[in-house]
Amino acid sequence: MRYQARKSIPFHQFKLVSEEENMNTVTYTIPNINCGHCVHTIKTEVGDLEGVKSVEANAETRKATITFDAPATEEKIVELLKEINYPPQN
Ligand SMILES: [Cu+2]
Repeated sequence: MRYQARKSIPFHQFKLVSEEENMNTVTYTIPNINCGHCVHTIKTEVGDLEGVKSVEANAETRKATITFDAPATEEKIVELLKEINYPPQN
């Protein structure tokens, strides 16, 4: 009976939950975001970084929100943003 109860929860659901628990979200103010092209560049470049799950960027608020887990780190994301000329504000 106990075995049956455990078996009723598919393994992939456990994995999904644990992956979400490890997820990090950061929001940066990036003064250089000023049009849709900037938004596209940031989404594409940061989105290509291994471990980045989602990138939202907004030309009006000049903010970018990035969700990520390993191997991506905040350090790597900030480094990349500087490289592509969209340095986050301190
Ligand atoms: Cu632009």
